[in-house]
Amino acid sequence: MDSLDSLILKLHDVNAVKFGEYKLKSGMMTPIYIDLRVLVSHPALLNQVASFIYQKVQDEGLQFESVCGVPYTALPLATIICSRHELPMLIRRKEAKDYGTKRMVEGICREGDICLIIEDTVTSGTSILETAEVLYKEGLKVTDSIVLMDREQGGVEMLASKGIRLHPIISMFKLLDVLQAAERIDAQMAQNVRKFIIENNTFRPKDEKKNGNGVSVPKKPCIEHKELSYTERAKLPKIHPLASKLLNIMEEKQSNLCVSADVTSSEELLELADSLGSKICLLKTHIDIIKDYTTEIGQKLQAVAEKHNFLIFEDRKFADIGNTVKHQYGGGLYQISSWSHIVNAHPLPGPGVVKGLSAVGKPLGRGCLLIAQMSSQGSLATGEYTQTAMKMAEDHSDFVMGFICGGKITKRPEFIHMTPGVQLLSKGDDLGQQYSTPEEVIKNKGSDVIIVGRGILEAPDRLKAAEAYRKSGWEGYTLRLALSQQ
Ligand code: 5BU
Repeated sequence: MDSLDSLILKLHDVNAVKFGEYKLKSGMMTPIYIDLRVLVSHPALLNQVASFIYQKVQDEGLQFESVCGVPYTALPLATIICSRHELPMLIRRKEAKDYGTKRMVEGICREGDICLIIEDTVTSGTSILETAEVLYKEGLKVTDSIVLMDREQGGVEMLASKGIRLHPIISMFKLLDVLQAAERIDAQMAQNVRKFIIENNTFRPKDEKKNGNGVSVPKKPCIEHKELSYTERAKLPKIHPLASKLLNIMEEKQSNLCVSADVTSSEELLELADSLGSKICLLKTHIDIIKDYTTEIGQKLQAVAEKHNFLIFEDRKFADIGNTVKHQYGGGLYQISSWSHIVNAHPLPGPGVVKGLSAVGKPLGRGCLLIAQMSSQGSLATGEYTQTAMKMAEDHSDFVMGFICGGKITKRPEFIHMTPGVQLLSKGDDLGQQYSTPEEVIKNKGSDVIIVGRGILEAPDRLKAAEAYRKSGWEGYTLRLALSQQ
C-alpha cells in the first residue's frame, strides 16, 4: 500500500482538499475545505482510501459485527470494505420512508451487536453521533468509528465524551505538514490554517443541548479557551491538592510519564523505582503481583518516591460496595492507604465506592482516579458509563482528582487524565491490550499522563526507554500547548 503522504498528495491532486474561503455545514467560514465527495469520480483513489480504512480497523484490532458508513460520502467506502472482506453492512437512511417498513436502518440489526461507523471527514463529530443515535435506537452498540480526515476541531473529544473512540487516518496537522513539505502550500497558508483550527474548536461539553432527535450537539462552534499549562492548572482554586502536587512535579521534572511497575519481586520493584525515578512523575504498582510482599515495601517505596520526587499510584481498581472497599483500602495485608498517594476505582458499584474510599483516603490527603474508559479491546466502559463516571467525579471532586481514560474526556482543567495502553512501537498484545503512541495520547487526544508498562519493562535498556517515553510525552504536551497559544 502507498504511504499516507502519497495518499494526501493524491487527495490534493483531485481537489478533495482546497484552500480559500469556504462555508462549513455549521455556517462557520473556513480557510480549508475537505470535500471527499469527489472520490467516487476517482475509483482507484476510492479503492485506496478503503484500503487505508480497513488497515486502520486491523491495526486497532477493532471488534464489531457490522459496518455503517455515514451517508452519503462514506457509503461507497463502507460498501467497498464490506464487499471485499465479506462483512455485514448496515445502511442508515437519512429520511424515513413514508411507505413500507419506515425503517431508519436497512440490514439486520441484532440487539447488542457492535456496529463500526465509517466517516469521511470529522469536524465536531456530530454526524457520527447522529448516525450512532439512529443505530442505538435499533439496539446496536457503537464503540469505535474510523474517519479518513480529522479536522482536529474537537471531534475526537466530543465523541470520547459520548463513549465513542474516533480513529483518524489523516489529521489536519499531518495534512498541512505534508502539503507544505511538498510545496503545495506555503508556510504562511499552513500557519493560517493551523491557527484557524486551534481557534475554532467545537468541543464545549458544558454548553451541550439536545437537538430535535434528542441527540446531544455542541451549541455552536466556539473559540476554545487557551489551554492552561500544568503549572497554571496546579494553581486553580478548586483543584485537588494532590492533583496540584502532581502537576507541579510534572512541570518541574518535565515528565508526564507514569511507569507501570508490573514486576513480581520486591527487589525489582524498588530497583525499578530508584533507577527510573528521575524520569517519572508517577510510579504505578500492582502490589498484589509481588510474590515476596512484606509490610516494609510501602515505606521503602515512599522513601524512593521522596528521593526522586514522584508520586505512587496503586492500580487496585476497587469495585465493591463502600463498606468493603474501606477495608480493602485501609486494611488487609497491603495497607494501601498508608503508602499509595493515589488509587483508582471502577464507577460500576455507584457512588458508594467513592464514598467508602474517601472515608479512608481523604483524611490522609490521598486522591482517587475513576476508571472512565479502559484500554482493553471490548471494554464495556463506554458511552453512558463514561459519562456517569464524569458526573461521579464532579460530585466527589474533594477526593476524585481525575480519570483513567483514552484521552481528554472533560474540559474541567482541575481533573487529570491518565492513559494506559501506550507504546511507541507495538499496536497491542494477544490478550486484548490496545496501544497508542505518546504523541497520539497527549498531543492529539489531550490526555495528561501516559502510563507505560511493557514498552519500558521489556526494553533492553529500561532507563533509555523511559527517557524516550518521557521525551515523547513531554514533546506531545509542549506542542499541544504551543498550538493552543498561537
Ligand atoms: P502495558 O505493559 O503498558 O500494557 O501495561 C499497562 C498497565 O496499565 C497494566 O498494569 C494494566 O493493568 C494497566 N491498565 C491498562 O493497561 N488499561 C486500563 O484500562 C487500566 C489499567 Br484501568
